[in-house]
Amino acid sequence: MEKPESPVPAVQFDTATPQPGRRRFIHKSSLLALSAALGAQIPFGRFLPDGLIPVALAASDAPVPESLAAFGKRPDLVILGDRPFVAETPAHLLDDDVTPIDKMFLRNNGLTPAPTPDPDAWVLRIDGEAVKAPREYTLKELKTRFTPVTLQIGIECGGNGRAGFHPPAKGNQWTYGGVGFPEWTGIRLADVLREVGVTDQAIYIGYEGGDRHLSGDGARPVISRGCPIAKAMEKETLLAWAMNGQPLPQAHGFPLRLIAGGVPGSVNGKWLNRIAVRNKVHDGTKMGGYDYRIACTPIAPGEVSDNYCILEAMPVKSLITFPQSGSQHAFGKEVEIRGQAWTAERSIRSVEVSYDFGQTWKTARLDKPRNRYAPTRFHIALALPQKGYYEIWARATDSSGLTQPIVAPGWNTGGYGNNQIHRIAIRTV
Ligand SMILES: Nc1nc2c(c(=O)[nH]1)N[C@H]1C(S)=C(S)[C@@H](COP(=O)(O)O)O[C@H]1N2
Ligand SMILES: [Mo]
Repeated sequence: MEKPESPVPAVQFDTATPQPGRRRFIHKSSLLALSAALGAQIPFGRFLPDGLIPVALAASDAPVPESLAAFGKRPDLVILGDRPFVAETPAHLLDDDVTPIDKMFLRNNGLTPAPTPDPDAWVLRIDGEAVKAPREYTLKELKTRFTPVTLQIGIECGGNGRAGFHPPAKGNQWTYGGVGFPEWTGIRLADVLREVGVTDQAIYIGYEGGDRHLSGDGARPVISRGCPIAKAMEKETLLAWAMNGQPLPQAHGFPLRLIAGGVPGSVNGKWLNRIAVRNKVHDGTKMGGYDYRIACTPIAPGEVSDNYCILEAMPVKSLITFPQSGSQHAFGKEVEIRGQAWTAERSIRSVEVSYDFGQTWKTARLDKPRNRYAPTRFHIALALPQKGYYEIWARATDSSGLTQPIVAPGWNTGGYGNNQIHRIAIRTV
């Protein structure tokens, strides 16, 4: 007997063929993500049926166009690399209490994936040696099963400040702006891990995301980092789907990402589709060698050492966000100085400001951070003694008394964790 012919596979379009009067149109935020992915407006986008992938994305494996404009970023962000796409924020653009999306820095290690057309159906898998039984959740389930929280949590790339190291460290030459302070909405990772069940073997978590290797080869690994289980269980560690009240932009990990406080930015996995609870330190891509690791004991600049330890917490730091470096001010009027200060597990005890190259320091007024891991804003009005050129320096001190150094501390091969003070130049005329 002849084998019956297999049924003709349904063409993609069929499943979404519009039913007159009954079709659901695409959600505005998904539409924005799709136009970012296409690098073009979709003039009739409001008629795009929900769940239908634009043919240009579905038919080709074309990478998502990556540019400041395509990602909805301001043109005055500074591109540090375009493959992978990396852009930092000039310090004076970080003066908002909550960093707007168009000013937020961007750090990709691979290629931005095409946005999922159906975020509710996005699957997060929780597995690893130290879970009782692996489990999968759709994003819709995560949103409905657990209690959402909104927190302001800064992200700082581990390599922020790298340009200050001598001899120079290879990698993106971040100056000061690999940092931002958005507000995130999501659920606590701990709530999910408790429901799944974590054994007492748990040491670390590791993530995987939906981005692709720079070569475009889906089989090659992309970044897969993580953090100690204690950090994963902190109440400020989130599975976040919204940034500043909007669905995550594609570039920042739509539809789901990991957010933890005080860690190097690379822990905050974007396009998150898997979390493994490990019974050892996570050994994913970029967990070893000189990646996101610093010398365990101090070494001389340029020295070669194989005694490297994972950078797990970012050091105390501050930025002067107002005025803009290079600005002029009328002599005789006080100059208002503002900035942001932040640290990892501790809190900000004080921020001091100097206008005489560190000879004397004045204590700034601090605002209360909105929550743990939110930045502390500082303000001070300075009366500058005569007309001329000044440098304004700021240094933050944390609750344990650790303060920012004037020169780059702790040289390391990868150039991580530079928290030297930020300086701006101003003139009174
Ligand atoms: N999946 C995935 N997650 C990722 C990255 C990445 O390349 N892929 N980059 C990491 C790094 S190194 C940093 S500093 C932050 C940057 O977050 P942002 O691009 O949303 O600002 O995301 C982290 N999460
Ligand atoms: Mo990073």
